[in-house]
Amino acid sequence: MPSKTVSVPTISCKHCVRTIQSEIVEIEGVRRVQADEQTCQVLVEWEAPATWEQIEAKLIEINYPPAQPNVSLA
Ligand SMILES: [Cu+2]
Repeated sequence: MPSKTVSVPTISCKHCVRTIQSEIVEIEGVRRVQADEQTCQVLVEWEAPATWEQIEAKLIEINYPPAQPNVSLA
């Protein structure tokens, strides 16, 4: 099952965590959403028909856009 952990800098409290979890879990195919207000990270596990593009679009729509991953960590 595909999964992804992204950094969402706009997470500031447990309310943000609840909002993200309740909105993302609504997407058909999403199996797990775990958001953390300490690390500002969101873990999502999904399967068809959900796609990462769809999950990311929802995060952007609800004002929790994922930070772009660092292309180079070297
Ligand atoms: Cu909040």
